[in-house]
Amino acid sequence: MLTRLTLTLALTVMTSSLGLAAGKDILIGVAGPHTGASAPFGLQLWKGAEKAVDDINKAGGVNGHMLRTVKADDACLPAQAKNVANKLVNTDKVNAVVGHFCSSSTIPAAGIYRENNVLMITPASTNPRVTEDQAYKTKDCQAITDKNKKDQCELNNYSTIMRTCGRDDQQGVEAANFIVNRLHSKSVAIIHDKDTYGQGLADAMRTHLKTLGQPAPVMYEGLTRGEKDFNALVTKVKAAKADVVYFGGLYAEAGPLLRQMREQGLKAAFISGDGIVSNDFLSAAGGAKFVDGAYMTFGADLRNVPTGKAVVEAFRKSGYEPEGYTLYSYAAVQAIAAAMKGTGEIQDGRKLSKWLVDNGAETVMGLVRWTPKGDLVKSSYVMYVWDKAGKYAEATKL
Ligand code: ABU
Repeated sequence: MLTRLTLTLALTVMTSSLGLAAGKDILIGVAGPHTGASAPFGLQLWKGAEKAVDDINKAGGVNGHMLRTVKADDACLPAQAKNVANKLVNTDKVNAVVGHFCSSSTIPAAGIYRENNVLMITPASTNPRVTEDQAYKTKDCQAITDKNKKDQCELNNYSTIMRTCGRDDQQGVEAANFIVNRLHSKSVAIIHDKDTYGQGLADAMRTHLKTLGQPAPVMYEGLTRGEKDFNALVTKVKAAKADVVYFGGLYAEAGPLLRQMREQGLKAAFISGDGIVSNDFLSAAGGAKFVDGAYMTFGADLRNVPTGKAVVEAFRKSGYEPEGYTLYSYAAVQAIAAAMKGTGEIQDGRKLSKWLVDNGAETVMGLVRWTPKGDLVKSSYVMYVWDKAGKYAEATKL
């Protein structure tokens, strides 16, 4: 019969430095739209996370434990996103989450992760509220004299919500500067998809145009997601004599909107944000000739960053082009793994996020650093332009 001592020793041997039983995997939820119109973006997140997990496991995992992904489909629907978050936390019992994609899904899901102290890193949700909503609960711990209580109070101030992408109040500024300083536009029509991301980006554009002393937009109007016929809207844009159409939304609506603009002979420049950074924008628009000349803001194209070279080559060898947010998702997994190694902790999301804020993480993006709110210390929005071959390149380099 085992004595208490030998039992304790046996249990000690069977658990690793992470407090996880030998042979147990670390679970990473990967949440995003795997069905519906935004599924191509969900695939980007999935491919990036899967490859990072595979590469980390091949290198020995985290303190000997393998990582394993748990796929979760929110379809970019806020209610479904909450269900998914609850399932990942309470049923699957994941140790951290990469995702979600749509800000309108990420924001409600983030509340659940924070409440349950689970680290969530979104590679793609750019609305400011993703991190702002979770940061407002900060308490002043200065007056607490007991060290343990003070440490706990300070730790509680760390949100478990982070991102590897920038924010729309940064990308909207970049786009407005481009419209004014490069395109010298005087009449901007702003269209959005009435969703958190799309309308938020449209609002950021409107605000910054005003800051730059520009006249009010000649039009500010919402369209409905899922619709494909925007001819009546295009007719209104023509009547408003817009020389730039700025669209806040995703490729599924941007594509037909742009095609119908060109079919109606409207030559106004078309500019959108990172919601169109997918090859599916081409098919949604009806071909490369329609996207030719369309502008788009997006973070650094990590396919061109030296730190990502080997990963990009491996992706291409496997037949997958790591476009859009693929490598941002890869970086999110790397950050999670780095924090787990650094803290020797897999469950306490606040400790993990504090470690990332304090130390940063070496990733496929290079060294990434975060603010205590979970935003990137430095984001690097760039204006890209699509060409007639259906590719995009930095507009500033042309
Ligand atoms: N940032 C691109 C679209 C995803 C979102 O933030 O809703």
